[in-house]
Amino acid sequence: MNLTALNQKFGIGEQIIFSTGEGGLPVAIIRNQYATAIISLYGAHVLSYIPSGEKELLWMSTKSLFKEGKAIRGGIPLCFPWFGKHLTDPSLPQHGFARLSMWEVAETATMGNGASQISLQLHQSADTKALWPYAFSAIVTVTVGETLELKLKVLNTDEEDFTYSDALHTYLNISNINNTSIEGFYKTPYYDGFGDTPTVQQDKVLTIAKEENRRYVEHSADCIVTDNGYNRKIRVSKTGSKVTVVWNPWIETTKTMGDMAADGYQTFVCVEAANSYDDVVTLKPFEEFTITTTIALEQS
Ligand code: TA6
Repeated sequence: MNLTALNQKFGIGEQIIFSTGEGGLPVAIIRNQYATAIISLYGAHVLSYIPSGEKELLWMSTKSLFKEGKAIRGGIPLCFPWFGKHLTDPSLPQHGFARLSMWEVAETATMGNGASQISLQLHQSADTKALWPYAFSAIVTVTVGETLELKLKVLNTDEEDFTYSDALHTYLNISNINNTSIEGFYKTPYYDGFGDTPTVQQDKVLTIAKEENRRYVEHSADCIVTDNGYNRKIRVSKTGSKVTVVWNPWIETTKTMGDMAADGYQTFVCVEAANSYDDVVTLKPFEEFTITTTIALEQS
């Protein structure tokens, strides 16, 4: 990756600088009046978002690998063109190839209100066609301002229809899972783990005290994550998605994960906007679809 060329073409003063990140992977570092953020070109992966004067909003594993061919553990992994295991071939990479691909910079901009924006793009290649046989154009746009907005737009450039699933797999940074609760799922049906019978949540507030892998369906409401240790609330909102996943691996599953410290599960919860289950996306040639998630500190 030629960082000099990237900075000449897409750098914006001190606001957007391309640099070498952990593991030698290229990153865009964004600094403006609202926040500091780091976006990895590998995976179109938001690694960090720190609103000015606040603590980090995104969790990153202290043991994450930063290595091509491996997924980064933390931040906002982008799952596309499938979420979870591949439906027919479990030997294909979990959560698709988007998070394992190097993305190109398409555009950078300063918005009227001083927020900064970067767009990254990925198209089909021999490598992607070996895993998913379609022509596509995917654009990820990250807007760093008073909130963090992540948008994935997928355009079908093939001659055939295609169907995909996806997720914006946000790891939120929390003081401790024992201090944390989530609102936004009251009376919402969810699949527990990999079960196939939905349960309806009867509690107004979700607290986590064991492994949770809840896949809420028919869900488009905002979630509020209340962290009584950091004394803050994080609002997670979304568009273009009817599935929200809440995941925490807890003690035993964490032990099976080589890229997470034994106590890693204590300081994050994933709240993910997804298109999955009954909400997968089918596009005809020339059609496009967009999913967004927005992460914001609630002002008190
Ligand atoms: O979104 C939850 C989930 O699908 C879990 O089932 C768990 O596997 C997690 O994602 C992490 O997946 P990864 O492939 O990044 O280890």
